[in-house]
Amino acid sequence: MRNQEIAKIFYEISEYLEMDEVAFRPYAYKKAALTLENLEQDVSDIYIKEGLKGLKKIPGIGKHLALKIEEYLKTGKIKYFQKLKKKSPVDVSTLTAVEGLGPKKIKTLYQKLGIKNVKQLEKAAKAHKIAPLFGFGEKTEQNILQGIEFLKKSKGRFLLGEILPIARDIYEKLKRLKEVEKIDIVGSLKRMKETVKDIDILIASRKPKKVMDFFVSLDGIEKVWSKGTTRASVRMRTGFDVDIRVVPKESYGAALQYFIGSKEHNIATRKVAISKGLKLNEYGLFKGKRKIAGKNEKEIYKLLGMDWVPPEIREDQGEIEAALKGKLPKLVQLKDIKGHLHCHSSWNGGENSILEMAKKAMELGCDYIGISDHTKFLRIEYGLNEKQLLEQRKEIDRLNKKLGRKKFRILQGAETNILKDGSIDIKDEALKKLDYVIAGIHSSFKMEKSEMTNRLIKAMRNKHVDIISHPTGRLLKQREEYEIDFDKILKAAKEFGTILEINAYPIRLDLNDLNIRRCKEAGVKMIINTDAHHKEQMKFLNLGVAQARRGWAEKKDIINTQPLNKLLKHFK
Ligand code: DGT
Ligand code: CA
Repeated sequence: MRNQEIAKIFYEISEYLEMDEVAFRPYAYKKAALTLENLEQDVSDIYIKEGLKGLKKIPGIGKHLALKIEEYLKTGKIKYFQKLKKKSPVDVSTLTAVEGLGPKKIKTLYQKLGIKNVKQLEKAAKAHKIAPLFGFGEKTEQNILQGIEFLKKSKGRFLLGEILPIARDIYEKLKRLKEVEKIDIVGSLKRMKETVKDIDILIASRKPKKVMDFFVSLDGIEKVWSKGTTRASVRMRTGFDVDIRVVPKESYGAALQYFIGSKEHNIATRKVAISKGLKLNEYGLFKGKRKIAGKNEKEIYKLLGMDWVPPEIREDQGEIEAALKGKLPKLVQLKDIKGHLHCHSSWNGGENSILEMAKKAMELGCDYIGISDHTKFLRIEYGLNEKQLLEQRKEIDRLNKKLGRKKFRILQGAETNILKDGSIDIKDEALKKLDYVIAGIHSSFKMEKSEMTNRLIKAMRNKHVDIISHPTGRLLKQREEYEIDFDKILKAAKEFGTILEINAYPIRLDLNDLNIRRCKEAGVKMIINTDAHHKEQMKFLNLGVAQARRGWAEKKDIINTQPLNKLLKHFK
């Protein structure tokens, strides 16, 4: 899939252009990048079939950008991008990764202090050279230092949502090879961890050499780290490493169990084996020298006296004990989800109209969709005011009538803002008319813990607020959670009947797995939402479901597994 590679370059081009303060063009590149990221088809397939004309048919891709895509597909590079990069003295893409630093600030830092990279940035911040600059100040300087620390921690890990489509693409290509008898994605990716270090793939084959040769010739490979008879490792141009291992069919199940991991789960299962006088390794389960299982993973768990453990919870967090007692949770599944309630439409600057969003939801088999556009405090997102919400209500009523479906409803919500003092940016009279109200924090993230906790609790106490969106506010690889006392939040949620969101947007995945588990244990209900700003982003739902599973959530813990009439009962 070349879409991601090109999208990444387009984002970087937009950053360079923004730094140069070029008008309009950065936006065109950003928009095109978003389109490419969300495109179902591979641009190279489109190009092979329909040429430049086909590329121009993609929404948001004009002639200019189509030519850039063509150039990349033909030559593997975009000269314009390389020129921009060469011309610019600063390392824009690594600097923008520091939270709160945009192209404009980066330009100032370069002009005033000659800062070109993160190392120099850190040095300057530590020497207090940034605070005195106009538009920066003490707080910004502190935030930059915190941002750099955070970046160091998440270095070398990639978002599940960005790596998964690429892994699936490689998986599909390998699967089609006739020498491949069995194939699975393994490692942290199979466990659907929120971030992963690399793509691990396991294959059963009698002709490993053929598989290896094919693998290292795949499109998009930048470098081959190693290539042996049973293992090969490559770096993709998108920056990920892919590892494949080939084993004989006879030990495939044992290898699967081993490579899915986690390491901690493996160590614990080996202990179970030892306690039963057996030995477990990646080749099989052994009684003395005799192999008693290995071909099939389920059989291994069975002979260990355990239920088969779903990969998402193989973290040695109590699943071994539960599996031994036959008490594993019955984890929620994607097919249990009946609809979702956090979607943005063109009313607040999203890509698609309400009708387009609704049609996509129907296509995906939903029974309902909730439109929850941003509200007025968020001016940059064209947040709606009370009057606009009322107009939107009419539009949604009209659409529901027009669609005339018994089995499908568009609901009107709103993603309101929790202001600094815990109040909501929309008046009660207007909130009352919505089918449900989401409230979230989108500003002043750095508050003292008790203050932040009280801010959230005050919002939960509001008699119209039903759902708290992305409750901890973290952005993976970008921003730490804001400080809250999560136990107090759970207590308040229980008291006021507030639903906490599992936001499936790849950079959020908030609540995370651990908090989901705490939520479940406290008996607080959750909802899995996509936060889609584009109809194709509804596919993020599976990332949210995966985190819910990692948090041991069952169908009954998640309110949008319920049909519409029951769902509505949760709202005030
Ligand atoms: P990652 O790559 O950091 O996102 O996480 P994983 O879990 O994919 O880790 P990785 O790629 O190093 O190894 C893949 C699996 O192989 C891991 O989940 C379990 C297994 N494994 C690796 N090293 C060990 C080990 O030292 N002992 C045991 N028991 N299993 C291991
Ligand atoms: Ca891995």
